[in-house]
Amino acid sequence: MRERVIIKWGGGLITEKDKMKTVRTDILDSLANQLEACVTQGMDVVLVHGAGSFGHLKARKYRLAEGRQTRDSVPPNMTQDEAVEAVRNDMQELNQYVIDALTKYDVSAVSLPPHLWARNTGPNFEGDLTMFEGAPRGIVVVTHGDVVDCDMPEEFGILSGDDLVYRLATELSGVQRLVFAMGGVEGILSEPPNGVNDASKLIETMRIKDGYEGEHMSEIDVTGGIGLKVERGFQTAAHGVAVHLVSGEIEMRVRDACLGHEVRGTTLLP
Ligand code: IP8
Repeated sequence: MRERVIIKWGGGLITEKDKMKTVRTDILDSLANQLEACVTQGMDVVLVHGAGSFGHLKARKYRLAEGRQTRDSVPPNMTQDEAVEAVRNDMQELNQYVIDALTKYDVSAVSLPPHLWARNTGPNFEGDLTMFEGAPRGIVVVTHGDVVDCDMPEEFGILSGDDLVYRLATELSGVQRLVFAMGGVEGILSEPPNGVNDASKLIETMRIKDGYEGEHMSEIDVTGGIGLKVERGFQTAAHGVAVHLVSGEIEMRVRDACLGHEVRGTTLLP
């Protein structure tokens, strides 16, 4: 059976997280180049990307992660329904940047935006994954965090890319590894980065019993930040899939982690 890898490009890596809809094109280029190397080595790749400043800022302003709110509890400029549409469109725009970068490196990719096939949020969201399973060899299937329809009373909510990777990594056949490409850090740090000795704070291997409480930038992030990644990572590792968190900003680390080579970063142990 061919090897399959699930890759998550963090939203904080591929966008400037606090600058509305600003993409980091140089990073996208480098990540696409690394992904192409994995495809060339014969791996099947499923790519999930986060939202960064194309999703979290507006979703937070209009309280989309909390579901339907009263009209007067969100800013008057837009209704929540308009905000749902706007964030979905912004995510399609970001997704187009991702597809363009892949195309530039000759990677054939097809996008499956979750609002078209998924419902409800969290790790047990509903949605049929057979379209991911059945992709022809060499075609990279891409999906991303999104605003999805939910049951009443919420009506809508935010499905994080971290929930998507969990289901994809544990339900698709032949998945060897889940690799999180991160921005600003080389993996999980023992304390928040502050520019002083950050390299020595890297936790190279982690077990669930070590306990971990990540700093969550809740003023920006409407999903779970680093804590959610670690939680879903451990749930994935429990199914026998290798889980690595590596820098997406340092030469070829994502490629090497995807190919199963030893690389600096954090490995989550079951
Ligand atoms: O950045 C969030 O996805 P994530 C999706 O993968 C939106 O958690 C629309 C904020």
